[in-house]
Amino acid sequence: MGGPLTRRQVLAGTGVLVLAAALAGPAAGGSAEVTRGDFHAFAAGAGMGISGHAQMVRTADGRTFVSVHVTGLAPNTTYGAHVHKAACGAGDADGHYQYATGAGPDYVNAVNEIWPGFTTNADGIGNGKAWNEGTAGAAAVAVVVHAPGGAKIACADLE
Ligand SMILES: [Cu+2]
Repeated sequence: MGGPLTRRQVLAGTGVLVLAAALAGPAAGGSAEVTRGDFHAFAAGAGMGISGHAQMVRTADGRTFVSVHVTGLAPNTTYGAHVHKAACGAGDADGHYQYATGAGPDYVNAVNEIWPGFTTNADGIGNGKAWNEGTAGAAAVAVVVHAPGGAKIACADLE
């Protein structure tokens, strides 16, 4: 058709195919799982106009990536955010999801829990992310944003 390929063209074409295969791999295998949801204010955050979304990806290679995007917050402010172990409507999402359940610093940390906290920009917009080793369990069902003082102000159910 278009004449003989040069070595460079052959190599470039092979690279594209390998990349495409790598990108298609997890989806084609069905082993990556994505859950997501929109943020809604809890009573403590009502009236601020909070919105946004959260997403959790349980990757094919056994890790968990959570990202959050939240708007309507105070400018230049650091907020805590965690994956919680109950739905937003069940006891304000209860406590933190943990890989290994327990109390104290050996359990309450960003390795055993999932903490996609963030600092907002001048417009009150925050983007946070967390990478954790290990596939989050079935109880990892919501993401809660906390005010600097700790109050639960917004929640997203991951579905
Ligand atoms: Cu929390």
